[in-house]
Amino acid sequence: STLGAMPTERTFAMIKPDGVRRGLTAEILRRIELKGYRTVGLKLYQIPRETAESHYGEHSAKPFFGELVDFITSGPVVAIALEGENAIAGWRSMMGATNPANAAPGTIRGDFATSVGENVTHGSDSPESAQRELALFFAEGELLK
Ligand code: RTP
Ligand code: MG
Repeated sequence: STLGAMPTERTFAMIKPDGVRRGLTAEILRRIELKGYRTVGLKLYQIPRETAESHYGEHSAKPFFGELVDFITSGPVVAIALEGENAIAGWRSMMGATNPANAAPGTIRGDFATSVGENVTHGSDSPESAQRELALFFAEGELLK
């Protein structure tokens, strides 16, 4: 039956500098593996400032843009390409709400984040964002077929 079938998608996930600094990398990768997503790209990465500005381009006019770029370039991140059924919304759901004050227990932000500015992980918010962000963070040869 195709009832309830969901599309196989790729999404861009990231452990932000606060998550790496706090030693949450193994715990977050563990949750991804237990969920059953396939990791098709993975690297420790110091984001160049220009890449950060492009990644968060949609927020360039917001008052917190400078702080956001400063933070995301403040140390290495773990860049992750995930593949799975409904992976874009599914990974966002595992992360929880942007503001950890609103993030449910059991979600990554609900369990680990303390402020909206330092919220541990990132996930693409649409198929278009996923495609754009995967291309921004990974060269073609860095992703599994
Ligand atoms: P992200 O892109 O980092 O995965 O987070 P998101 O989709 O849940 O949230 P988004 O609206 O895209 O915002 C990007 C990041 O900007 C910071 N932010 N600060 N001070 C504020 O009011 C504020 N609002 C957003 C957050 O760190 C958020 O993750
Ligand atoms: Mg976003």
